[in-house]
Amino acid sequence: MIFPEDFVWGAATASYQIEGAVKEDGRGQSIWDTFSHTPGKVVDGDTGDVACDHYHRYKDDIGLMRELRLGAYRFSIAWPRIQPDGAGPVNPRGLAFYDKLVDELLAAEISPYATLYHWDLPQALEDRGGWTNRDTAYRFADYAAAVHDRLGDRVHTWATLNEPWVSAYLGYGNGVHAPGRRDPAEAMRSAHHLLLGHGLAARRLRPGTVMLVVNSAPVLTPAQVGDPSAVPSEADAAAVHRIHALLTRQFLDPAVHGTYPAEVLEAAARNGGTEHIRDGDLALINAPIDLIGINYYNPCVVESGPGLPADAAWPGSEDVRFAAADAPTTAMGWPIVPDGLSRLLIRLSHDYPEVGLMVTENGAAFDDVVENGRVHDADRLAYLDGHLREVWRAVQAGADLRGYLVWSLLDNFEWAEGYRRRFGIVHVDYPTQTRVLKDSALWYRDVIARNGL
Ligand code: NCW
Repeated sequence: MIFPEDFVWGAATASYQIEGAVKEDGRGQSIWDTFSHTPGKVVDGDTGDVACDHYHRYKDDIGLMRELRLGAYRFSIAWPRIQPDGAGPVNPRGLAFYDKLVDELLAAEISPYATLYHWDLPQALEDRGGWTNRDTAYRFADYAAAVHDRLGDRVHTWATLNEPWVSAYLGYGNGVHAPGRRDPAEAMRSAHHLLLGHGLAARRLRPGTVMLVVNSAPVLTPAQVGDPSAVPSEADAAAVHRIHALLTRQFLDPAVHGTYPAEVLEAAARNGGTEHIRDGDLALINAPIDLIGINYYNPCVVESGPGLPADAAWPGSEDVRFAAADAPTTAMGWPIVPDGLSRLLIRLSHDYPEVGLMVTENGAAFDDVVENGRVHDADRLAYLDGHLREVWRAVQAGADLRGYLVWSLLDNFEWAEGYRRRFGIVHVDYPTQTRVLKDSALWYRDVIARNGL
């Protein structure tokens, strides 16, 4: 299985998950500092205070990337390092870090892919309503422009938001993520303002390749997990259709086509109303983009559940049962369904033919053990191998897929799960900050060298 010649192989991380150095060089506070320091919010009381100490070790970490021969490295920029209060003049010391990071990547012949928002909103903006406040979208666009001004001569690929569904619905819906608010109306309002921020920022990232990164998944009935040809009942098909609209089309239809699915407007109407969607907003959100970034981990499995109330993370999901998949799971409890990825990529390439696709995250957490300086992570290696075969299948089927980035380069701060969940292909021993390439990393190096499996 050899991939197209220009196929991009890489790995991804996010600022709060790896950098540490939360008080250095004028960095302001983010909602994740506040949240992780609030007792009971993160497993074991873990915080990103030190994380992988990447802020100080970035050169060594780029050395590891070079060893793996990564073609691209997707990192995120911590907004509170650039604008400590989320507005106003940029903090030169904060920008200097990313400046050095980018130069070091280029020297290692690794293309830098910068994500502007991977969940670390400046706390000062949250104090003014966070993403429930329309003004945050405008602040985000200004921040994006400031970063592009400084790095745009060397960074050519930009992602505006990472997984706006998660920001809105785990941050403001079920409260599992920062800022930990629980209100379906606020969550839907936030989703719209995130999209507005995306559209306003996208226009300010030229020249450059611009993408929106979504956590997408094929929505399947339990029977369809094992048998793609299974035909769902009418009621199950309706549940699938509605959840697909809430998870994926809510973000990609406005961004790519300038429309909201009816299911999203109905959900908003029943949860606080649609007044926050102003005339002209959809045209602003519908800024041209080049790529959709897809973070895929597992399918979303649903069936009809008459009488069930909406899940807190899913306003509009009344009468739907979120079901378990009949499949093995990772340490996150997420089902392993590799062909979910090819099904998703093929569907998205049909639904959004005007944009290219990139797998911007895929990977798995398992309980790794270090033995004699090695990590034999056969489960992760099999997960990645199985998913890459599906990526290849999607390419063969004609999907316009430009590359694949593993989540994650390093073990890191896995949000509400803290450090106990390890997604890295590189093991991090937190007390000593020692890095060890896991077997999956050595295997990935060979995949990259061969441009295939
Ligand atoms: S938690 C999550 N992740 C992991 C995280 O480390 C990374 O920063 C994210 O981009 C791995 O990839 C993403 N995604 C949230 C998945 C939410 C599942 C929704 C469950 C419904 C309630």
